[in-house]
Amino acid sequence: MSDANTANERRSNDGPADDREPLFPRLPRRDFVKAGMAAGAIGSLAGCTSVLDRGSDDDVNSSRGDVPPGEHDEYYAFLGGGHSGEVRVYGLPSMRQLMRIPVFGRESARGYGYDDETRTMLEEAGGYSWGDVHHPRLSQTDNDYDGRFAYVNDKANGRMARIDLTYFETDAIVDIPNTQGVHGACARLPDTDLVFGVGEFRVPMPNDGRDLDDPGSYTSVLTAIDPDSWDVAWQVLVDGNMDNGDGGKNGRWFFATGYNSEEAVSPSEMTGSDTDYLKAFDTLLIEDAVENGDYEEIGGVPVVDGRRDSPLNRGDEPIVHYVDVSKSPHGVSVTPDGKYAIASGKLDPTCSVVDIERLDEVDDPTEAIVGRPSVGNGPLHTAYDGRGHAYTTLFIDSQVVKWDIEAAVEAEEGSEDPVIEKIDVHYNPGHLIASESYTAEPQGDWLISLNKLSKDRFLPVGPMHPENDQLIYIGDDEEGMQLVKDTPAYAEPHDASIVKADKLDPAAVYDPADSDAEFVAAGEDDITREDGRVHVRMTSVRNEFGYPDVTVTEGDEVTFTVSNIEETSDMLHSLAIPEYDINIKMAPQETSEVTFTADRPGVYWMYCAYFCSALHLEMRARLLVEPSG
Ligand code: K7E
Ligand code: CUA
Repeated sequence: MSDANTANERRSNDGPADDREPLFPRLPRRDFVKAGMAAGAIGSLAGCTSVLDRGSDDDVNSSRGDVPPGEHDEYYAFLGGGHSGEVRVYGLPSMRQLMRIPVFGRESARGYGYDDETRTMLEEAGGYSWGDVHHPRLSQTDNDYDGRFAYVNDKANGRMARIDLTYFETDAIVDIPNTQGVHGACARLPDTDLVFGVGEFRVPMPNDGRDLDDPGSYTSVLTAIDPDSWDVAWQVLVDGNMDNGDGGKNGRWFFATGYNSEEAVSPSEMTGSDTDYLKAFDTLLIEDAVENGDYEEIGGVPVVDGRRDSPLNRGDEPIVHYVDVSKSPHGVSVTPDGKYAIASGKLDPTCSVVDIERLDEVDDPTEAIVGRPSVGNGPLHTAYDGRGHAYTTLFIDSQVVKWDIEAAVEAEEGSEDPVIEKIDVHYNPGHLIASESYTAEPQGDWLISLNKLSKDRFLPVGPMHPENDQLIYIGDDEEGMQLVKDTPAYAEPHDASIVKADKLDPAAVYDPADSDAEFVAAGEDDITREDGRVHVRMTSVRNEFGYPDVTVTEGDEVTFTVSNIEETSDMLHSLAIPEYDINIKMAPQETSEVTFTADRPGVYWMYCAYFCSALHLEMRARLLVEPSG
């Protein structure tokens, strides 16, 4: 087992000296040295780890977690792909990447953003070519995963997307008004009856050129989305910006951390104050306010005023409780029993344990903080094993710390006593996630530490390094945490959700009834022409398209509706028309559609890009575009 103190001592002197203002003025000398290091490390992401400082191999157990060839994993893990704009699906514990789900950017192998339906969806969601996916959360019923949907944020362009877990495809995106940058994503539980997007960047509202240089009047909002219609239900305007969020378990509370209570626009000013807010939203009272017309309609949605001086926050039933927590808190997560919301200090070595029931009882919301253990440097995110332990990433120390939640409530503020053990990770972890940690009953066996830097852990591949997702076994409290696997990852996983595989029921083939486009059955191929519009309805099957040639006239608007009439699973075809920048995919029983203007005369080979049989190369047809006039 790793010795926490040894690891701390070893790290205390290897950071760059920094003569800026101390970030943790309340700390004793030893922590103060690390605090100086923290400022440098947060600013430059450098110097907090060195190649020589790799942690003992005692904590490594690479024999666990083997999944032999041909056998299935016990869990799915859904990882946000960061600014690649996608979600990745891993199997756990193998850490094999099973699938990628494009969300905010086009992806040719899936035809995502190429066929009419997904191209229109991306256009209507603002037409941006990329997004920044941090937080994949899964739908729950009665505080347990129901296998229906995943929800993700777009930090870049202020959007939220829904992924249908029957088909593992993005099926809805909403471009949220009145906000720029939606960071935290999560839901109201137990039954996911609202999905939340947590606004980060503060901007003028409306952002139409007013108040450019008046940051004090910028605002940020919490957005609630209807999970079925995927429309915005309401927003709440708050003071300061927000960061991460998590829902309480009993259908009422929602929590969001925030840095920058200073409402500044430069990093040095944003970290001026010793505390920032954890905001506790009473969503039932907010719904009452919407019902009673206590809102202003801005950008087409009801916006409720939840700022500190709002009339709705006077009296003993405020809609938003502003809880003072340690400097610039980052992650917040609600414990599986729904008792506490735990916020991580980021620029402070403590986590704040908020007793949720006490929020109703105290005059000063800060009195609802019932524990503040000192867990290490740069605490970012916390996950749970269901046995009363919390696991927090320490970005600056490059460790995961395991600590006891009730012991932290018992202990004095700033005590290190609740800490049980620490394990070195490689390096600088952001999120971590334990199996089913976001439900009422975490499985308590596996944990992934999503490390931002891999440095020397893999073969060098040029200046851009992979990230490192490390699998850690947490199922044995006696033996302690054991590092099982390193997994290189393309930029850049943030958060993840891990769900038991048997809670999902993915489709093996499409149900034609789920598609907007009309299925073309065998023998139903046809071409209709009317006023410069050509509609080709055709089948695809090993090894041919419904028509070997399709002739149109230059300038025609052409629509291809193509059904894959295979009934065998895993037998995909595509229709690629390269010089018209088209590649649409058809999984078995799926129908895809693409519309384009045939504006260049000539012969264009259309081909199937999926290697579907020995005659796959022959699966092609000609598009003949006759010159007009
Ligand atoms: Cu910590 Cu966007 Cu959840 Cu990244 S956030 S790490
Ligand atoms: Cu169909 Cu290759």
